[in-house]
Order: sequence, then C-alpha cells, then structure tokens
Amino acid sequence: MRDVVTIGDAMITFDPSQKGPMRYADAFKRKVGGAEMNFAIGCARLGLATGWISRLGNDEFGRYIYNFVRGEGVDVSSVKLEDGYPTSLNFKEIREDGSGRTFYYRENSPTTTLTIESLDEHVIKTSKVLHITGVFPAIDKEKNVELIEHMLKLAKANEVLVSLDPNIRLKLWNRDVAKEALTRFLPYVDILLTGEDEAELLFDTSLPEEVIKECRKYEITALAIKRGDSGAFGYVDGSSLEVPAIQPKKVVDTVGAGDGFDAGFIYGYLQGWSLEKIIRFANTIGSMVVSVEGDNEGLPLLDEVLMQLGEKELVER
Ligand code: KDG
Repeated sequence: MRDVVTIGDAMITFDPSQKGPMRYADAFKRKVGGAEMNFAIGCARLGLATGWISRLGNDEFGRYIYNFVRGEGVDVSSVKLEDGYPTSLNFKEIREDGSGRTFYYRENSPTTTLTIESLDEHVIKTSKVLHITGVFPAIDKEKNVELIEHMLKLAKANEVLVSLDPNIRLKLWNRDVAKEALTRFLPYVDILLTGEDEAELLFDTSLPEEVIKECRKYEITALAIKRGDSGAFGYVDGSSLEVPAIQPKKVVDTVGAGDGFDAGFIYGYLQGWSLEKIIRFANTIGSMVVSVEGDNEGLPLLDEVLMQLGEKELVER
C-alpha cells in the first residue's frame, strides 16, 4: 500500500547563477523541477511511501531526472522514457528578493503520451491519497483533464482520498479554461490546498468563511489557504484556524514552497495530527524550502523539520 501517488511533468530546470533579468543570465546550474515531482520528493523525504506517474524523454535529461527522483526514494515504476519526445526544460529568473519568473520549453512534453489506456490503475487503487495539481492538466488541456477525471473516478471508487493544489500557471492556460477544468475536479476532492489568488480564481473570493462555504458545497473536508510569508489558514472537519508563517532567516528562492507545504499537510493529515500541528508543520517546510536555492533541494527530511520545530535535538557536530 502506498501513502501517496501523484501525476505530472518534470523538467530540467536551469537556475541562473546571477539574479536579475533572465536575458542577461549567462551561466545556469542544471537542476530538476516540476510541481508534482517536487511534491513527491517532499513526501518521500518525510518518509511517506510515494509514487509518481510520469513520462520523460528517452534522452540524457530524462535519464537524469529518472535517476534523481528514484534516488529520493520515490516509486518510479509508473515512469517511462519516451522516444521522440524531448524532456521538458525550464529556465528560471530569480530576483533579489527570491521571487522570480519561469520560461518553459515544454510544448511537446513527454507526458503528452500519457493516456487513460496507458495508465497503471493499480498504483492509484493501492494508494491512500491521490494528489493532483493544475499544472499537469494545463499541459495538454483536453486529454489531461479527461485523464485526471478518469483517475478521480477511480480514486473515489476505491476509497482513495483526493487532494488538489490548483497550482495555476497562466503561462500554460488562461483563467477561464483553468477555472472550468479545476471546477470539474472539485466534486471529487477531499483536501484542497490553495493559494489565495487561486481561491479567487476558483470561487471569486479568498475570504476563509466564503471558501469554506464553497468547500461544503463540494464536500471538501480539509482546506488550507496558503498565504506565503503571512502564514496559512486551515480547516479540517468543521474546525478552522490561522497560523502565522515561520519566517526564514533568508529568502533565496521561493519556487517549490507550495509543494513543500502540500507534502507537509498530507503528511500531518495522514498521521491524524491536530489542525494546528498540521499547519505549523506545513508552514515550517515552506519556510525551509525558500531558504535554499532550487525547486526541491530545500525540501526537508522529517527529522530536519522536527529539529526546526524544536521537537528534536539538533546535534551539529
Ligand atoms: O511549484 C514549483 C514548480 O512550479 C516548479 O518546480 C516548476 O514551474 C514549474 C511547473 O510548472 O511545474
């Protein structure tokens, strides 16, 4: 039995060696990124048995990503390398404050070959949680939205919990198309992990009481509204609370913080922790991710989060 499974595209991510406009960056570090893959790595580092469904190019970059993710302890038995589809690429621009922009080269992503017929259904049926985000459907709108719906039905029929992070990437689809697709998923969702702007797009409000009303409509029983350096709002089974952010010593690169938060939330939820403990844990992971360069390098091991929270002794030497 797996704890979590997710599906998505991954990219070779080029992180600039200098801050500022990407067009002037002349040296990059080759790294790896992709929202769902970051989430899978985050879960595996916390000790969850995690599967990732994907397709990569049958090329040097694809092999590198495959080995990287496998090395993190993620089950890659549902990842295949496809001929004729180069592995996706992403170039990052990072500003002085750690925020930035991304420039994708993923039009012909190897994941466009993923179909309902090629889906390994067993991997979904034998997981506790199916985690989906808005990135994968945005890559191949019609096909992937149908594929996700198929997976959601499968999850429901097999009592697999569904978590959704809208992760809206407006470079990949527009607001209306995103809203329509994600709204189709909502009736299947149990856990919604959203940013404020994404709640606005989905529900025309990010006010917690209003978002909770929407969640009730769709029988979503757990919710987090992520507010970056202002913390997060949480709601599980009728109780709710706000938890302030854990401020990192230095913000280096904000990409991947939301994926880390999601991994922390799912980890705590599966442990049956109190809402406060879940959100504090997830916030801590978010703050650890932003202090390290790269989309997933800052995702912590379980012990590292516990040390950060003062629940485990930190021994440095
Ligand atoms: O959430 C972080 C990801 O967005 C990043 O690793 C790569 O931009 C990316 C994407 O679309 O998956």
